[in-house]
Amino acid sequence: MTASGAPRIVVLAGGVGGSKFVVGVREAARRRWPDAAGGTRAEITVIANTGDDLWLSGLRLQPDVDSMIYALAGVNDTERGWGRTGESERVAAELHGWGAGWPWFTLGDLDLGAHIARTGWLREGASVTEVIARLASRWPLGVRLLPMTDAEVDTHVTTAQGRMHFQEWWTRHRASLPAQSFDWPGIEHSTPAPGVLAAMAEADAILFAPSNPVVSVGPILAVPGIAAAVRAASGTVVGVSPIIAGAPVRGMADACLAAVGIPAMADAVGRHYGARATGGLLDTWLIGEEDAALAAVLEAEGLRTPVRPLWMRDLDTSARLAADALDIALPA
Ligand code: FO1
Repeated sequence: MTASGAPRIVVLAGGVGGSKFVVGVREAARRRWPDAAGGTRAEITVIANTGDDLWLSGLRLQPDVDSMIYALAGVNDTERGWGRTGESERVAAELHGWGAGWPWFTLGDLDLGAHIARTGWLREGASVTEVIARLASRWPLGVRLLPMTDAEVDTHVTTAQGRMHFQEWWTRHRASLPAQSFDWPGIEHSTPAPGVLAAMAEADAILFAPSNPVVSVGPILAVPGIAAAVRAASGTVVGVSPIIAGAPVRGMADACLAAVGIPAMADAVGRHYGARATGGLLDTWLIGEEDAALAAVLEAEGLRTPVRPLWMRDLDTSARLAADALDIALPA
């Protein structure tokens, strides 16, 4: 707990579902532990997936980090799900004219500002952690945003058509080429970014956002030391299912789960993370009302599995889901 009696909260998150959930956590914390300035006394640390990152046209892109920053700042494109609202694409048209970059991957003009700033700072020697702190300081986000690692560990996908960067598989092929495996070159030699392990050790609650278990939460847990820190944490660990009634809440998580042999079912993903009581990662696994019939078996296997409404339609439903997770982790 902080000196004010409000908790320290850590969220592991990636993707659009992750950014919506993080916005919900900030709002739920504001409601339950308000401060005098309209914010929260709770300390929220978001550990973001950087497996989606890529180099394109000489620029370093960090899609999940940017999704978090834009969503928390309220400047995200909620229709499209990624990038900035009010975006234009003049530079992208020029890049296509020059035959540069990927024609299927659009860099918006406003978004490019972040990529240019980030790449410049990285080239000047700043770490990924420092770059994110600088980007995040533009708006009062109300959370501390950390990358999972400072190392470059971009996700690659192996298919029958060959091995490619995750973003090519995801955006060009819309995850339609059956994936045989995912890999993160060098991740086994990476270390958690500064502050990650300390935040987890000090946390009163650790939440797994309803993010893709394979390519969003998966890479975070694959950074050596992070899964062990979850297992050893003194705080309560609550995961939120990204699968409702056999389908991903958003995105193409089913294609990723199939590649690693996990059925796209809330109970299967819960088993994949596992109960801390039996050597896994979670104390509690929140599943949707649509999946209520799956709860009893998971409970019998030792994983506490409450049933709640999981759909994040707007700020209020996202905040209510986050409040449910926080109420379970930190009962009043
Ligand atoms: N997703 C798309 O479907 N098409 C795009 O052209 C595209 C461009 C893009 C540019 C910057 C960025 O940060 C994200 C972008 N995304 C695009 C989203 C991204 O590919 C994925 O949805 C996430 O990485 C998955 O979490």
